[in-house]
Amino acid sequence: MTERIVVGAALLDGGRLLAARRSAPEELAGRWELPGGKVEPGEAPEAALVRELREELGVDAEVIERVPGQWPLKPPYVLQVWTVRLLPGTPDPKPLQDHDALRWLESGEVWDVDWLDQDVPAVREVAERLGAG
Ligand code: 9L3
Ligand code: MG
Repeated sequence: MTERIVVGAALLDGGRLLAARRSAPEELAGRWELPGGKVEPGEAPEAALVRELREELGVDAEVIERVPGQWPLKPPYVLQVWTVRLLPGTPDPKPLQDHDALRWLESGEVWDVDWLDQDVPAVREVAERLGAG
């Protein structure tokens, strides 16, 4: 089966990382993730990430760089992560769909939320790069 990419955002602001709590589907609800979603056919991953952040959080964001690595999700999906920053003048994220809480985590708080199992290795990679591993 052809691999399908799910993009996730390591959304950074002043050394803090944004965590989003899923409200659906039921088996993932209540767990925290790097926000994002599925890349559409023919869509560039970076464009998908900007689209997903606008849809899910109502923010405009700029993709900075890929976090090395790729992590398995439910086949055929794999998770790829980019560091992202809010564009200047963007209001604080307001959850619009898929999430029911957001938290900006200081570097010492990265492991304070119950991340989805599948996001843990990606968050570890992000945290190490932030010096917060
Ligand atoms: N997923 C896992 N970790 C993430 C994201 C954004 C997504 N950080 C998983 C959850 C779903 C699938 O990928 O099973 C598609 O995500 P979405 O389109 O429901 O956000
Ligand atoms: Mg999503």
